[in-house]
Parts: sequence; structure tokens; C-alpha cells
Amino acid sequence: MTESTHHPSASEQGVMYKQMLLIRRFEERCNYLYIRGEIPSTLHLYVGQEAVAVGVCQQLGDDDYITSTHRPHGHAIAKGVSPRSIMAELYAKSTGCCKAKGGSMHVGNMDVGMLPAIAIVGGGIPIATGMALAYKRLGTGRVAVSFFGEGAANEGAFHEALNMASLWDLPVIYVCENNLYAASTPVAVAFKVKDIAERAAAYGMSGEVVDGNDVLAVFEATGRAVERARAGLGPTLLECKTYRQVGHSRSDPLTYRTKEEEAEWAKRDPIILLADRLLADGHVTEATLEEIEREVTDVVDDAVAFAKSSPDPEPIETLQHVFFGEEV
Ligand SMILES: Cc1ncc(C[n+]2csc(CCOP(=O)(O)OP(=O)(O)O)c2C)c(N)n1
Repeated sequence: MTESTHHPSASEQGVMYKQMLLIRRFEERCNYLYIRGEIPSTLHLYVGQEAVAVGVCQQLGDDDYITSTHRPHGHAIAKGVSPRSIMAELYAKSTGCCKAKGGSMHVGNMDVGMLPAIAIVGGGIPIATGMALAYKRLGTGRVAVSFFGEGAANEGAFHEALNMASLWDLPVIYVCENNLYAASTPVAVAFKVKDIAERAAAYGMSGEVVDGNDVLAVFEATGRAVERARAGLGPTLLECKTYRQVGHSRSDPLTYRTKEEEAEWAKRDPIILLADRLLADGHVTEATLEEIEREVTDVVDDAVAFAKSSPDPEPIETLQHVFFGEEV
């Protein structure tokens, strides 16, 4: 098969810009609300990694399922889970996407192809592999995608799943978001290989290193992987090199990395990179970008208003939508 690369059109690039900005503004608001004590529990923010979720999900349909991690807000928004339902979930309201039973680390919506996120590091990898096995056996033409951090690539489940997927030519894409730290552990002390994508060779599958801060590069690499998967040519390991611009979760003093490193990565902010490119290519004007900013702010305001005005779950709901064997 000759692989073709689909370069995103100006309008596709505009859509991806808006989505990345929505994820960023949504999470900035979450952080603010969290610090004010309005939303409970903890948050793992995706700030800086938006190009990965958006570039990948832009290549998928509602029937192509993704698995996600403890850092799932970006994946959820990119896959089409409504910001209202995510915010309501963070507020633990009954209108939340998991009816207040999941919280930040479990957001998702099966209707748009996102299994509620799994906070066990590496936990989504074998599940996506199983979904891909089902897709293949049913002859659906669908593709499964698993997002995970580089820390998960050192879990046993990663190796077992990739070997099986490759053996059986399963239509699955493993998206490793290498943000250089697994909580406070730098990649240099956890990996002997330079690129995690090299591990694809060990299982006889395609592997590719991608600039994870360049949404167009992520989009194009995913397009090639989706094409291979749908053609029955098996799985791909995409390693997206990126950077988490904020702490791992709440109260992370960030003592394990330098301010200089943070400043270097800030220059390669994925949203600014795309804005600069759109302006340089004449696809947008400053006024268009300001308009998108206003639209995104409206969506976030609306999500917060919806969440705040939604009802708390009734006590009986504790027993609903869970498996007891009997409908309550
Ligand atoms: C099996 C398992 N071990 C440990 C943890 C605790 N934990 C939560 S996030 C995290 C770091 C994960 O790093 P990585 O996979 O690189 O993802 P990132 O946080 O960088 O997005 C750890 C160790 C967990 N949730 N699950």
C-alpha cells in the first residue's frame, strides 16, 4: 500500500485551532474554580499538550473509540464530549457526563466514542487492544486509539498489548504522549532508549516520532496510522513529544525541572505555533483570532453556568447506573 498524507485544509486548521483554545481556556477556568474551592477532588491539567488530543481526534469518527488517562479533559473535549457535561461532572452534579460518579479522572461519553477515562496508569492500553480485536472480528472498519503518558510505556500491560496487537494486525493506534516527566520522574532516569517509538520495532509494528506540539504534524501522522489500521495493516505506535506546562496535579512545586526548560517549551506553545502559522499563511486575521477567543470564552461561561445551576444527585442515584445485577 502506498501511504498518502492528508494535509489539513485551512478550515480544518481553523477547527483545530478553536478546539485547542477551548481546551486551554476550559482548563484555565477549571484551575481557577478548583483554587476557589468550587470544584472538589483533584485535577491533572493538560495545558501544553492540546495539539496531541486535537490532532489525533480530528482524524476519528464517533465510532472510533478512544481510551484516556488521569489527564483526560483535553481528550474528552477533542473527541466531542460536551464541555457542559464535563464541567458538571467536575462539579459532581447529576448532569455530569458520568452522573457525578466519575469526577475529573473518569470523564467520557460512549455516544461520541470515548470510554470513560481510566486513571490506572497503562490501564487503557489493553482495553483499546480488546476493542480493536472486536472491531476486526466484526469487520467494522473502526479504529481504536489509546492515549497514555510515557510512564505507562514502562508498565507490563503496554508490552503485552502491543505484541498481541501486532501479531493479530489489530486496528489500534497507541498514542504515547511523552511530556518528559511521569509525575516527578524524568524520562532520562526511566528509559535507556532515546525514542519510545523505537519500541515498535520490538513488536514488528510501525512506529513514528511526532512533534507533539505541532498539531498539523500530529494530524498527518495519525492520518497515516488510521489509513494503515483501516486497510488491515495493523497497529502503530505514535510517540508525540510534548511538554506539560503546569504541575502534575494540585500542589506540585515543580522542583524537579528548571525555569529555563519551562521557558524554552513555552516558546513552542502549540496554540501560539498554530496561530502564527495561520496568520503567516493568510488563513486568518488578528480579528478572526479575537472572535474565536470570544466564542471559546462563551462556551466556557456557558459550561460553568450549566454546571452551577444543575441539581446535585439524589441519594437514590448512588444505586443507579452501576452494576448490581438488578435495576434499582
Ligand atoms: C498503576 C498505577 N501506578 C501509579 C499510579 C499513580 N500515578 C498517577 S499519574 C502517575 C504518573 C504517570 O505518568 P505518565 O504515564 O507519564 O502520564 P502523565 O502524568 O505524564 O500524563 C502515577 C505514577 C497510578 N495511577 N496507576
